[in-house]
Amino acid sequence: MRVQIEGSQAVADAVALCRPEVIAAYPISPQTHIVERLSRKVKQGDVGRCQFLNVESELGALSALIGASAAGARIYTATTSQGLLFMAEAVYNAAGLGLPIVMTIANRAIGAPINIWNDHSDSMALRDAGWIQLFAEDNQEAVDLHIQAFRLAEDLSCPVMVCMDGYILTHAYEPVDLPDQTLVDDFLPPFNPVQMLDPDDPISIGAMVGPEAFTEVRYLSHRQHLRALELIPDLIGVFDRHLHRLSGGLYSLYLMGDADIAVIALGSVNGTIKDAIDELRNEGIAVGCVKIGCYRPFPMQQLRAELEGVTRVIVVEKDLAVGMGGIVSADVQMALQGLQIPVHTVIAGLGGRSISKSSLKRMIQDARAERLSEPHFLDLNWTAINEELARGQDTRRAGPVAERLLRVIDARGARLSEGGTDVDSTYQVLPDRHLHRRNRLLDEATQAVQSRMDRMNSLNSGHRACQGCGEALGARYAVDAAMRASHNQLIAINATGCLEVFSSPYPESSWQIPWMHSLFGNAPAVASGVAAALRAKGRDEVKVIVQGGDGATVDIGLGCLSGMFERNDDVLYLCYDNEAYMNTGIQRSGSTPPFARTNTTQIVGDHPGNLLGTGKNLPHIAMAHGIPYVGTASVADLHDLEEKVTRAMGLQGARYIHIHVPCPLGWGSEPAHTIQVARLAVESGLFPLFEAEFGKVIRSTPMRHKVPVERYLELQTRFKHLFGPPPDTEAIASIQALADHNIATYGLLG
Ligand SMILES: Cc1ncc(C[n+]2csc(CCOP(=O)(O)OP(=O)(O)O)c2C)c(N)n1
Ligand code: SF4
Ligand SMILES: [Mg+2]
Repeated sequence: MRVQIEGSQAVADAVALCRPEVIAAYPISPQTHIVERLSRKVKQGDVGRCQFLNVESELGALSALIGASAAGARIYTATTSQGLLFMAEAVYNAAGLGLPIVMTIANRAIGAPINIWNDHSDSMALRDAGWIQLFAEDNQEAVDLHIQAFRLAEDLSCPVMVCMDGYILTHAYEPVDLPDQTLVDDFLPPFNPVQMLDPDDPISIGAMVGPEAFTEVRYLSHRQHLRALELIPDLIGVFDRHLHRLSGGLYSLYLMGDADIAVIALGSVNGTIKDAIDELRNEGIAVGCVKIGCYRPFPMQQLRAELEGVTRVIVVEKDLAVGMGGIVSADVQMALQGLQIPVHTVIAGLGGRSISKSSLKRMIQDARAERLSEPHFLDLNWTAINEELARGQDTRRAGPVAERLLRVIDARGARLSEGGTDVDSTYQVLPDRHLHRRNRLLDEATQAVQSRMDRMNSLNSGHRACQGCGEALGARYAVDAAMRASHNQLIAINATGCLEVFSSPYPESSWQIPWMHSLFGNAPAVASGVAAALRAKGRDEVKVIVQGGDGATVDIGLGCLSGMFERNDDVLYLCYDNEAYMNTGIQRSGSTPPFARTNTTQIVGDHPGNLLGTGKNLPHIAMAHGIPYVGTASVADLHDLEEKVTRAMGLQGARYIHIHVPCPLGWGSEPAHTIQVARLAVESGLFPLFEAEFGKVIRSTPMRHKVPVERYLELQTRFKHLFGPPPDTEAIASIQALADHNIATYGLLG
């Protein structure tokens, strides 16, 4: 059936047609739409008995799937960028174990600097892990490759990554032909595992292999990939017989018959390359292109045969081997060894920079005229680079190179928009950027009053939080209190999440304090390192705090946090609990309350919303570590929050404060109701306020009066389904029971 559909949705539907039995996924842009749609389909019962696991990290996702695959299930996951790297150990493991896992990579750049847009750095980083890597040019191909990937993976007992360009394909609406279930069933028989954990036939999987056989094991993996080079071309015909479309293959050719010049690329940029070639052909230039559809295994000999007749090859690649040049071009050069065909490396499209037809045409003309540098960086902004190089290391302002560069680019954008000319850029004038004159990263003369360092708030105005954001409010009060308590001697570490993103898009920063963002799952460890360095330097007066959302805290970063607790590192951890992964578009975390609707706990199926009885109580987990201080606080009572931060800052060792921060966007509450919603969470007993020292509760804040939980729930659309018609009185009663349990546990009614 041909439908106009978003790429992510089309892929989710294609995966569902393949009848996976277990899906585990962890949200990360731009993969989220795929897994959100699959979670909904599973919950609706559209994917048979398939289980969808909301896990605590990408490592958890792939690890769960390794188990599920070893137990004989057909399985699927999707990730990108930092998420792929977070699961790297398991990526190798899955390949070594020969498990037929299918994973979508919604290709995205890797930070730092953090960047959520498309390039191929992520899948390139793991190109040699033993997974087959297929690259889609458009969304139809993405659909077809997923269906082929399950068959390929299962035929070869080898995991397969299907790579599609993040946003460019995942978020693009295109007409796509989604096949009927019967056709897919014909093409893809039920999974028949070659190895399986089964009590009726016990086997050991993953035994240790010493030097006597490790090379042989690796060689056999290599052989599987060589077999894939034979199977993949055959699959085109098999797929065509069943699904009546030619799709996939190791590579495909465009106007290569009489071509002198071959352009080689992976993924969606092939579309623009073909357009550029069409125009150059009209000008009499004999150029063609080779789209690589299968990058691992690399079709070395096949490409050599195809390229033997050309006089020049240009490899356009969205990745960079820093200090070396091209990754794909190195493979192409190896394929052409001894043929005396020059191979140009063109690095393009990094971090989402668009690759225009005119730049590609100019690139081809420059290659013919021997004007390309090696490697060549397409559309590099030489003005910015030269200014930065000239500046040298003499000035040391906030942040490293990226911030400074962006200042140069912004300032240059301003000059251009004021009528200046671009003298240095060979290829294109970068679009004029919006100038953020408020920002303290700019020269002092261009800063506005909000940027002055003597301003009171540590988290300054000018950030981009949504209206009524509880997290922004909580962070401002908590960090200001920490600043006062430390006499302004404070360093803050931030996990990835809304607070980080809305406060610090380059070249802006709303932070008036030394502040650092590293990754999503490692903030407590980074802070432990800062604290250790301060100890080593004898700088006891400087204090360290960490800020993280609930996802960073209770899920992906829990291991690092536990380490920080059990070492009793001298760090205060502030968790801003908005009860879901908000930054990636509202997915369930281990702190999402029962029955709440998120994009991975949708209100469909037998148990609408999040499941009752799941999730974690992090203050209790922190207390179980016996650390000096654990407190809970809420933006409902900002004085109480400040007092708790002040108290915690006065103590030594690991300290933890869990702060309830309503999120109007994710909770579906009115921005103007943030404080009221937070207050009702406290007054209903759902969010008890207490303090604990060394594992024992020492104080709790009594409730002035108890309100029924409905008053809290009804202000938020994430619970709207509980109010019917007909109302789900059983669900509401079980939420009331949780509140009553808290009231009894902490003696909240005196
Ligand atoms: C290893 C890794 N996986 C996933 C992501 C994508 N990611 C960035 S922020 C975020 C959600 C943050 O949720 P939370 O910690 O609750 O903070 P919030 O945005 O809700 O304040 C996710 C899933 C990432 N950056 N790195
Ligand atoms: S999504 Fe929620 S937490 Fe994020 S900025 Fe908006 S209101 Fe704040
Ligand atoms: Mg959150």
